[in-house]
Amino acid sequence: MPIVDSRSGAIRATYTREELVTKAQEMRAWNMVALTCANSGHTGGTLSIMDIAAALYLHVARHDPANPEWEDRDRIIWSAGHKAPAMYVALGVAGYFDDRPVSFNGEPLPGFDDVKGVEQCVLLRRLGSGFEGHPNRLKLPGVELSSGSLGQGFGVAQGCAMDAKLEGRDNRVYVITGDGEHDEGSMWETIMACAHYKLDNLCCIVDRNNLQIDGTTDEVMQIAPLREKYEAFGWHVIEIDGHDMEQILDAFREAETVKGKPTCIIAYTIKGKGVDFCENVCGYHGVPPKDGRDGEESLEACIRCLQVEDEFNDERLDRAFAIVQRYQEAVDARIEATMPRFSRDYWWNSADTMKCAMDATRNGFGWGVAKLSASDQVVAFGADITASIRMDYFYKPDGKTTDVERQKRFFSMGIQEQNMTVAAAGFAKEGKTSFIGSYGVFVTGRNWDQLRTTCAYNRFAVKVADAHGGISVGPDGATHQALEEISVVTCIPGFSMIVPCDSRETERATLAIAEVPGPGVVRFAREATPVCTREDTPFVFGQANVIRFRGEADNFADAFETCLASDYESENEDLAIIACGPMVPEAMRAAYILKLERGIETRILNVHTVKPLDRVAIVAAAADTGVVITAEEHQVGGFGNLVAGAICQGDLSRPVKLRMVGVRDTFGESGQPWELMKFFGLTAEHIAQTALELLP
Ligand SMILES: Cc1ncc(C[n+]2csc(CCOP(=O)(O)OP(=O)(O)O)c2C)c(N)n1
Repeated sequence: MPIVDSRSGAIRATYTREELVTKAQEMRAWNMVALTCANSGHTGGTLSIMDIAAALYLHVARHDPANPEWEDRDRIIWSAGHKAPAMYVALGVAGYFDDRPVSFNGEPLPGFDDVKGVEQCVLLRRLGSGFEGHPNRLKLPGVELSSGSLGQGFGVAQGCAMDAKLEGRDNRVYVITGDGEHDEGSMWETIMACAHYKLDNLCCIVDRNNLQIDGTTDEVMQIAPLREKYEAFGWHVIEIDGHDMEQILDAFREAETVKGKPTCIIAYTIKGKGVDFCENVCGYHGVPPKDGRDGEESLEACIRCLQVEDEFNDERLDRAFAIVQRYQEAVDARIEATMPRFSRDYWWNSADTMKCAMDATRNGFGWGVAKLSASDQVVAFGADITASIRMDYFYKPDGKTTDVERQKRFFSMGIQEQNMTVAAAGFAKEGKTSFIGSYGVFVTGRNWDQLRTTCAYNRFAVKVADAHGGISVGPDGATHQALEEISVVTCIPGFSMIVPCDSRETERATLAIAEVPGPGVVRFAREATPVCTREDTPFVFGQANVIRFRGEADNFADAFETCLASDYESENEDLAIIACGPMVPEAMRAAYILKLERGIETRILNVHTVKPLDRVAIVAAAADTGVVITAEEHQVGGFGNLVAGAICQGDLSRPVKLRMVGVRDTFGESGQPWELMKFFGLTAEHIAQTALELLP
């Protein structure tokens, strides 16, 4: 069924097989324009699924771009949410954005009336554009499901198919999955349940490109033989060349005729299809062309490979980049207008003094785990994002060379956060210290029950690398920005948690968490953040540090004096800023702003160990100053409420004013890391402004 007018039933658009082939190439080109403009995103998996996307949105599915909520439409659900740009260009070509104004978080932006249709996709991953790194159904028409956490959309598709049967609707449900995604146990629960409920209105497409992030599907986690597995679960299976339009259309037609069981189309595809330097290259999973617009591995090279030079000529590309620049300028102006102002610019490295090196805290985790892996009593696990979180340093202690002995103690688990957690617990039961890791959302949230009942209740030494903590994850967007881990971890009895402030402290935290009995978490981030400690900065698990600004210096860290809170004697400061993680350097910069602008003295407390909490230091800071601001790159209160609870139970003889700086009960968004810190009010300027509002 082609694209229809839902009111009259008339056909709005239809494409021949040859036209679909051409459209798929055009969509690949738009996809690569969008990724290059964004300078991030998933090349390989969007190119492999594009022929199927073209077939589904332009020919197979019954839908009406002018009426996205039409009850009788076929549902197309992207369980593999990282393929979002392919969905966006498919929606764009189908007509979903023809009347949509370019908007900033729903508010139409003036001056963009000429940017309509698929061209809007060039705003991929820009703050407020709606074209999130992973799909958000509340932001764009035609997006059926907000997804990005693998292994969930399939189950939602199941529910949609069951609802169609319950209500007697004849619409079909299509769900796009990855082969690596089949590592997740939840996929197999859905596969079992779809057959149980005989969902012949559901069709699952597996993008069988044989690659995931850490390697081939055979190396990372064996999912073959896929056909036999699906059949054993009670499915009808069709295997096709996922780049042959005739086979694709035939398979969808066949699926419609199958009665009493769901259909799985295993589409054999090539990751990076159509672009020679990306085809079958594992490294082209989550990155755009590495040379940008021109060069060997560039957008222009993509256009040549795809043989669409006429349509995607210089003029069209210039226009795409110009639209993005114009949009970004509008966003920048909006954000700058909301920033608190002071007599001068105190932003990182904006002046000749107070210079600060930047490094990602994930590197510190790598250095730490490299030291720990020298012991044969330490084991580690990978969940298909091993290098991204620096877990590969476990078997590459110099960051480059594989150490064969250590590699024997590293186990690839594929995309199986829950199973990884309990397998690690098994090793811990046998006496090992087990390191697991993934992005924070997946490794403290998806496996929460495993952490609670198996790891904590048993007091197993399972140590969690909680990577990509915070909003500064950037363009990947909300699904990958972990903002809840402090809340979900610290409520589990006996679970230690460290949220270190920079890469140096992250190394120390990693070594410390290995020593602490029972389970523990180290939270760290993706983006480079200020290195605000020095070699001689103390670090004791469970004890906060006091940091005081002493006067401007060439190097940022030298402008401050740091000691263990237990060694500190009150200097009767005007306020205390109690912070953890990368908000510690922001708190330090706030103290600097407050001193230079108003002569205000600040006690900064770096509470790197969030559990167990240094209650003595917190209560002393509150008692000595009477004014407390907490700062966290987290849902506000996850940390702040722990501090507030400590203060309330501290039997203070004076009232305390308290404010919390953090993300205010909202999900994150795609954007540039520092842009997001400003947008969500997490900078030193915001902390300093809060202080000025509180102080008499
Ligand atoms: C639950 C979860 N764990 C980890 C990730 C990170 N991640 C994103 S894509 C990906 C690999 C997916 O491989 P596959 O399904 O084969 O997709 P393709 O190779 O076709 O892009 C991983 C591990 C995630 N998005 N969700």
